[in-house]
Amino acid sequence: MSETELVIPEKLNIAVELVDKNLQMGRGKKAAIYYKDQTLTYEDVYKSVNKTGNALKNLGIGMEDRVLLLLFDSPEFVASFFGAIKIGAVPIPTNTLLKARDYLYLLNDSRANAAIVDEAFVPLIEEVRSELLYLRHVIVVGKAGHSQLSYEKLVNDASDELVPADTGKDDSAFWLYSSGTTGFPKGTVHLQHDILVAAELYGKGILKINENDITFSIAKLFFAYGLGNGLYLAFYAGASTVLYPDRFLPKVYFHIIRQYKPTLFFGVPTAYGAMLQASENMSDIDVSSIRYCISAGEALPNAIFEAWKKKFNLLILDGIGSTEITHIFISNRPDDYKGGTSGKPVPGYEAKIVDQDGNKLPDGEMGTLMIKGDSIAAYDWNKHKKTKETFFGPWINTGDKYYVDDEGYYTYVGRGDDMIKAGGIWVSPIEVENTIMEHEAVLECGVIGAVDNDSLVKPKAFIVLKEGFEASEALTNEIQNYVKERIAPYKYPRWIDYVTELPKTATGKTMRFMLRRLDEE
Ligand code: 3UK
Repeated sequence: MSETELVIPEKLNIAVELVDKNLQMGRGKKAAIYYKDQTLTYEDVYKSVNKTGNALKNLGIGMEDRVLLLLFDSPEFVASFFGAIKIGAVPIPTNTLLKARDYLYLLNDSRANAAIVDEAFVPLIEEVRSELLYLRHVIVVGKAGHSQLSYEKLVNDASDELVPADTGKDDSAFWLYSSGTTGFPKGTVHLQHDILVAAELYGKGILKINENDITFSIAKLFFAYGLGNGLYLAFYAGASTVLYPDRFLPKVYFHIIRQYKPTLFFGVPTAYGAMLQASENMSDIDVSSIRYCISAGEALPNAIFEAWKKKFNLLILDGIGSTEITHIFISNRPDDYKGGTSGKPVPGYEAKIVDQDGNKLPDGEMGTLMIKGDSIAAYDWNKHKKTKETFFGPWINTGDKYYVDDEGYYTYVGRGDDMIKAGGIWVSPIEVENTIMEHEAVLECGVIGAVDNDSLVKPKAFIVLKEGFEASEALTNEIQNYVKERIAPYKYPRWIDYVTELPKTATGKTMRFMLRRLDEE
C-alpha cells in the first residue's frame, strides 16, 4: 500500500478503532478471542472493555494516568489494555517473568497509580509495596486480599456503556518497557496512531490479514511482538486470536495448532528450533491450517528456515521489528523471500544503512540500520539522553548492524551495542554481570552473547575467581542457579568460562568485544 492510502484522523482512540469498529462493521457475533474452552465475540470484548474502562474511571483514573498490567494472556488482559486506552489512560503491559525488585523499579519509574495484576503476582507486589511511591490501587484478577481490590467485583459493578475519551492521534496510548544497556529498562511512549500504522503496513500490507484469519503467537502479549501478533493485528482486520495463559513447551505449540487451527503462527527462532526437535517423536502434528509462519525477535538462521520448509512445507517469514517501532518494518514476504535475511523494507517504511557520522553507505557495506516510519514511538520516558541518541526527526537508530545485498535483501550482522537477544528477549550483560559479581567466589566477570549449536545467541559468562576458589562443574551450576534466583531466570549464563583475567581498557572497563573475539576462536 502507499502511504497516501492510510489517512489518520486527527481525533483518534485506538481502542475504538480496534474494538468498537468491529461492531460497526457487523462483526459483533464473530469470534474475537479463543481462550481455553471459551469463545469471546467482538461484542463480548466490547462490553468487557467498557466495563473495565468504567471500573478504572470509578477509581478516579483518567486521561494520561498510567496503569501497569501484570497479566497473563487472557480476556482480562485485552479488556484492561483497551479499557484503559478508551478512557485516555495509558496501559503498560509488563513482563510476567521478572522479580519483585524489577516491579518496584517499573512502578516507581512509570508513576503508575493503578496496577491490574493476576493473583499469582500479588506476593511480588506486596513484597515491595512499602517502597512504592505512586501506586494507589492494586486490582487483582483472581483472589484479592485486604489491601487490594477485586477486578471481578469492580467490573461487575460497572456499566457496559462507555463514551471514549476525547483523544487525538498524537496522545499517548500505551507504553512498553524495553531493556537498556545500563540494565534499567526504559519506558517507550507510544501514541494512538502507532498501532494503526503498524497494523496497516505490516498486518494488511505484508500478511494480508483478513477476517477469516486466526492468529496464534507464542510471544506473550506483554512483548511488543506478541501484542501485535496476538491482539491488534488480528483486531484491526476483524480476525480472531488464540490466547494461552500458561508457559509454553514445544509440544504444547503443536497441540494448540491442532486444536484451534490458526492460519498465522508467530514464533521466535529458538521456538522453531525446539519445535523441529520435538516434532521428531510426535505423530499427531497437524499444521495444515497455517498459511504462513512468522519469525522475529532475533535473526532466524537459514538452517532452521530450510529445515522447517522441508519438514512442514511452510515458509517462515523472518522480519525485524522493535519495541520502539511498534512492530515489523523489514520483512520477507510470501512471494519475495530469502532465507538467512530479514527481507526488504515493509512498504510505508524507509530503511538506510549509515556510517558512524550518519552518512548513507553504498549497498553491500555494513553499517547502522536507520528506519523512518510513522509507527515509531514518541520518546523514552524520563530518559532524555537516550531519546536524543535514538530518535532523529522522522528517523530512528535501531542499534543494529546490517548490510543490504545487490538484490535488496537486508541481512542482520549484529548489535552496535553489547545487548544480547536470547530467545527473542533482551538481556543486558551489565545486569547479569552485576548479579554474578555478588556471588562470593567471583572476583570479576564479563558477559557476552555466544552462539549455540543452532547458531542462536545465548548469554555466556567469563569469570575470574577469587583466591581460594576453584573452577568446577558444581560451581558453574551454583552460579547459574544463583543468577536464576535473583533476576529473571531466562537471563542466566548458559556457559561459564573461567579465566585468569579479563581484557580491560586503560580506564578499567571490561572490553566485551574482546571477549566476543576470544569466544569465536
Ligand atoms: C532484534 C532482530 C534480527 C534487533 C520485535 C517484532 O524483537 C522485537 O522487539 P525488541 O524491542 O527487540 C528489537 C531488536 O531485536 N531483532 C528483532 N527481530 C529481528 N534481529 N532479525 C530479526 N528478525 O536487534 C532489534 O533491534 O524486543 C519483533 C515485532 C515487534 C517487536 N517489538
